[in-house]
Amino acid sequence: MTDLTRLTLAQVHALAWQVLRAHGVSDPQARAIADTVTAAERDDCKSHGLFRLPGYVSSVRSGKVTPDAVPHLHELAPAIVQVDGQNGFAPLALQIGCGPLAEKARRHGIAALAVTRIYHFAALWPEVEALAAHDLVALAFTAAMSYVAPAGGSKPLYGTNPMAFAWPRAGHPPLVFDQASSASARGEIQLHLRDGTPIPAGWAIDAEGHPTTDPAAALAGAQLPFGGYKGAAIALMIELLAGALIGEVFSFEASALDNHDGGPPVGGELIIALDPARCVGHGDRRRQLAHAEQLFANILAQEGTRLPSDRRYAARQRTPREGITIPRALYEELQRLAGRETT
Ligand code: NDP
Ligand code: PYC
Repeated sequence: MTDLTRLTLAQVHALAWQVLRAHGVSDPQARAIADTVTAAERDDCKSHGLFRLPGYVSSVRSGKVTPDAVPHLHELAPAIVQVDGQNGFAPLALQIGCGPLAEKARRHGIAALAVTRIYHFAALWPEVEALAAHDLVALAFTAAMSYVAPAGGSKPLYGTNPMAFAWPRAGHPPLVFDQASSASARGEIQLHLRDGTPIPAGWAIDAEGHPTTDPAAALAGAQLPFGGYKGAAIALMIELLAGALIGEVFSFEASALDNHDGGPPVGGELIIALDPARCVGHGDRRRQLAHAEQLFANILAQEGTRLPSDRRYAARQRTPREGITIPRALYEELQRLAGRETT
């Protein structure tokens, strides 16, 4: 059984920040990444938590990412804002862009944020959840590197290309889903490799195109889109929305540009925010909210169901009390990267 180390959320944040600062990442960039990593650990999203820090560090050590980048905000159109991440990491650029996006969505009813020239190693739910806190409906999309075969193909082309959606609710945290367009995030396969466990059938094929449950063979082969050609179409759409549309690279171009340091891919993220009150007539916002609740109630009336994000919200109740655990080997690696003595 894996030897585990328990940490409070404050310790998670401090450790992440210290690892990044020890490698020359600026305080604002390090804080934004530490916020994202801590939120992932708090919500039990292990594939995008502390596990990612060695990759962040590799990308600074290799010179791929600018560790003290200062993102630039531009207005491209009345309802379109761009944040040029200046080759830094995604979290700070996203934090900088979300306020202006919310303000534009409120003013125009709908607005978009194009985040470019960022290195992305995170989940997307934090940004759509932040927009739902402004009472906005939000959608986010990003591409990655070539990991996923197109429908009918056997070689990696698309990224694992996640999309996230948030719907604000009255009296509840927002309904949020955040899912890769592949059968699983690549991070989930990397966790199986680390833990020495097989991956579920249907996630990947090996380099010869044969189905595999061996995580190493899957990473060397190709991941599969979820739901066959339907997930592949979502991956294709995300390449276009987070790539060509906003002047950014496709996943196969990010792969060609990458130096294989194990860190995040370069690329962009598109976020769309809608003001739900502006989508219905005056006074109909309450009816709109209540209408959505009927749908959620009908889902939950069926045994075996739950709403997307409920698992995360349950973890969020638990982890401030209980803390989180990570493998002791990862903890010791992070201690070393932070320049701390290990005991
Ligand atoms: P999962 O398949 O684990 O979950 C996807 C979504 O489905 C979540 O919102 C989850 O909610 C929901 N869900 C899961 N089971 C159920 C159920 N039984 N009923 C209702 N809803 C359910 O995630 P993925 O492996 O696809 O992706 C994991 C993460 O990886 C995402 O956060 C994604 O953003 C990130 N990622 C990032 C990439 C990048 O390039 N930056 C690339 C690919 C992925 P809940 O969270 O509550 O379980
Ligand atoms: O888990 O697929 C993934 C992923 C790619 C980039 C960041 N996360």
